[in-house]
Amino acid sequence: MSRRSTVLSTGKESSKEEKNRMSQLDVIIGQLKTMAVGNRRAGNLSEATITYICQASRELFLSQPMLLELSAPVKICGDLHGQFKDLLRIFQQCGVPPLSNYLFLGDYVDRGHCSIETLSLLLTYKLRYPETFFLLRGNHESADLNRVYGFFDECKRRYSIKLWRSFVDCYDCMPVAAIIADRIFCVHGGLSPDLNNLDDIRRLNRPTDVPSDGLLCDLLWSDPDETTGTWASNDRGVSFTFGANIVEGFLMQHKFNLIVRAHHWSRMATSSSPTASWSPFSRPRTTATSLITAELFWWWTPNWSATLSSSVRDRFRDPRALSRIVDLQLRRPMDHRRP
Ligand SMILES: [Mn+2]
Repeated sequence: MSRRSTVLSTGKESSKEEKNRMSQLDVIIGQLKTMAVGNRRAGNLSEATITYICQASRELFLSQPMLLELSAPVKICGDLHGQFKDLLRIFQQCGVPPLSNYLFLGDYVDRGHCSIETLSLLLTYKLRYPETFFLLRGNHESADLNRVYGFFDECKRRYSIKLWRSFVDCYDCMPVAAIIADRIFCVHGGLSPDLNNLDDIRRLNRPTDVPSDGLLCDLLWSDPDETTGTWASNDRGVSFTFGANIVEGFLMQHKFNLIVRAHHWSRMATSSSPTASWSPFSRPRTTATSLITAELFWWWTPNWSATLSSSVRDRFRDPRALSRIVDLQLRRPMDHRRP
């Protein structure tokens, strides 16, 4: 699926060892998926096992590019925020890997109660299916935010601070953007005034924390704002907002048709209209869209759960053909009780 060849093993592993490794990953996946959530130990897994998952996926991220170039079809999923049951439902509905290819847009941890299960399962799938399962970094894959929003405390309570540090070392190496079929640009936050050339993303060094400004910060933090045509200050106090003119200029420059991003929860997402939760720009051509996949994005607020399915098979010339290549899948919110 990845268009670039990647080095996924040292070459020293015998095929028997590799087969053993894959079957061990299958066991871990099975344990995480079947064990009741909220137990002290996620999926009954030892700290050593989860530490191995972190270290191995860290090496895998570093062996693949910072800007992924992927083929379609691929299911694109937005914020999860530690809501493990939502993740399991996504796989149930959209296909268990490797039946479907996946790209997740970040924000796996914080806020919800099962960040360890959520990130461990995603990382294990990444190790098991390295060429068809992809994870981008969100702004919550950041040590500073974890200390405030819950992931640090969850690791400390259920395992150890040392394990949290292993997760940090891992997500400090995650890629930050993806291009699907040369047509769809995917990122957690959005565009950046420092993004002049896509090579600017490819050249970002890893491992790295999320800086407070600059290109990497903006990719993970910025937001589209349809009330302005250009760059403006962001109410979050970090990064910028970008208007429709910026989006259209970026799409034209790189011959893309769509930006798909997550990160932003809109009040529209809780309305009764299923089309609302992907809040497209209001321009005649849909050019930027936000995806929030967790059903309880802010713990008590029901959210239409959205995944985007891209089925681009070939290049096409007519941008209006967009409706033929993306297919938004929405599910009604479940009846959740306020925690
Ligand atoms: Mn975010």
